[in-house]
Amino acid sequence: MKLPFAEEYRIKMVEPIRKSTREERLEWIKTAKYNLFNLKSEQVFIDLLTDSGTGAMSDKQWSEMMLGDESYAGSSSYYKMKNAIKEITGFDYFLPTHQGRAAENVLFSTMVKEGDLIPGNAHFDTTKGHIEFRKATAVDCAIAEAFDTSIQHPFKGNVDINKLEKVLANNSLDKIPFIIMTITCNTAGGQPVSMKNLKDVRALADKYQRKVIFDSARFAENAYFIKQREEGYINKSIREIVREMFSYADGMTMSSKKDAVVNIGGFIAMKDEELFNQASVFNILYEGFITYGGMAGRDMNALAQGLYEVTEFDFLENRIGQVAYLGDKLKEYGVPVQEPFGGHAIFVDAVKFLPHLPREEFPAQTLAIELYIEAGVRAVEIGTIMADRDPVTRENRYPDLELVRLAIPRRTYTDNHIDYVAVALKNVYDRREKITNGLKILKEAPVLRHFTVELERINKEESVSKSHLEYAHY
Ligand code: P70
Repeated sequence: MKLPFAEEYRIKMVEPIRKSTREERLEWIKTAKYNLFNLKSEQVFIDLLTDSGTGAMSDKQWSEMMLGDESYAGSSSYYKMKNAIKEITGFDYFLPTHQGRAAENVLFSTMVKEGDLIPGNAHFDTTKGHIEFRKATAVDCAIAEAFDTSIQHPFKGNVDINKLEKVLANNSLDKIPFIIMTITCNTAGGQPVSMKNLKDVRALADKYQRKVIFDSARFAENAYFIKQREEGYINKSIREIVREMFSYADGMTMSSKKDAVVNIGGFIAMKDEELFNQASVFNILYEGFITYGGMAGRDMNALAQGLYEVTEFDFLENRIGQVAYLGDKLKEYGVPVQEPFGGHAIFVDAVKFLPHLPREEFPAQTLAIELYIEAGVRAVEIGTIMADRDPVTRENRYPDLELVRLAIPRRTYTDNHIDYVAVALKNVYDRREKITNGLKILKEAPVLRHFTVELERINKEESVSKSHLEYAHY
């Protein structure tokens, strides 16, 4: 008999988590203004809000924490991180930052100006936020297949090369400082980009003499998918694939809270010394001196170790396998999910789940709230609330996909937890027709509103004019 899969680690330390009652949760979520970010973590049983900074570090990472060098300048931890980045990505220059969006802030301060266009494959919301904050425009050139959850396509994170070329050909090139490729593409559902697509983007960028930047938060997961799905890569190691991927980029931003398996941290890396010098100015201004950039020495050590661990095949097989395990369970229960399954999360199609709820009532947020009430499981809306308003018209933007994301922290939950989550969602699915009241916004921030939005349940008996949304800006 073939031996079943088993994790190549055992658990040395445990952290208690607590179940709650439905009555408690109904009260807590109301007090939290129907925003899952406002819950206290102890009010959550299984936390799938994000896989960002929530993973379990290894014994080696913890021991690296003890070896951290906290010198202000030139610490050995900085050099450890520099060497790891060079070895894993091939980039010669790097700047530490406190997290991914800080890397975006520093790099875009150097590279993006008002009126610019930044084409890419469904930019992540912080990336888009940093572009729009500078009065520039993120141009989404993702392939159409990315936005139909039932289409099977091995690389839904790809850009449509024709769309991309049109943007480059039809606009003044000095307005397009770079192309950004998000690997894997979070917005499309944790979907990978193929090596061929990265190569084609590079060729196009060379033709138009533009730079290519990778938003690399989940670069190792992307490499795993290339190994499994793209012809010619099955016998290559993850590290070889990663090196080839980055060979097509001029630089990268990184949220180390994902594929460097640390609780906090980020960085920018690049080929070009000139770009490094320019970005250094902003790094010092916003993050700290260039040899720590908002990170403690111990965190840089753990990060360096994390980069080695995440590029091990066994690590990725375990991680992506657990995500797929949840996806398979949900499919078995008939729950509509984005396919193929993403690398870091399962994305539930809320429009298919709650087809009777209008988009104006935020079906994905409504579903995430119901899942919390059902079982204390915290997910996150990746839909209309997260998409923010159009910066010019201030109208709600309705993205192609209205999703609830169940993000799986790395090495944190067991398959029993996953079974629990799957049944919780099945129970909500079984009573979906009774979920007839969505949500309305009471208060929202001008950008990245999903973090702080305040909502209330629409009571259809009380108010008939549901489309008349009242909201206050601050
Ligand atoms: C997530 C978090 C962060 C991220 C990312 C990509 C592809 C940059 C960043 C920014 C954000 C999040 C979303 C919902 C709930 C909690 C947190 N993604 N690029 O979970 O990096 O967070 O380090 O500033 O996915 O996907 P950072």
